[in-house]
Amino acid sequence: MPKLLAVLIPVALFVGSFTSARAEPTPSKAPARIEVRVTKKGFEPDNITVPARTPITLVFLRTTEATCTKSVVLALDGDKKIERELPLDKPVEIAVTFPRSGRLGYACSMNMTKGTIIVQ
Ligand SMILES: [Cu+2]
Repeated sequence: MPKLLAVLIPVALFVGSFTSARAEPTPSKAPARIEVRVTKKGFEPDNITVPARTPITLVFLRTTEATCTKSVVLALDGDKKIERELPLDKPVEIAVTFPRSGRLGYACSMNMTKGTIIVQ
């Protein structure tokens, strides 16, 4: 009997986790949101890790007037880039999907204040 229980309990747990995961309102459909703030120290965080081939929403929020970082430039594969103005205290969303793993960067328009995106 203990042998049978040892088999049944893991099966019950597995089925239970499966059904509860299905019951949730499709949380995986919404793109992951990653917040990056511009503070006196620069970008915070200045290093983010994201999955490849997955829609991501980067949310940049500038919280200070004290630095040169009034916009952000995302350097993508090849020579492509996305540049956005960052108004003070207004979140700016950038929706992106990185096609392959690698290291990319974000920076102020003068490329002085920098951050790294690790796509894996
Ligand atoms: Cu700058």
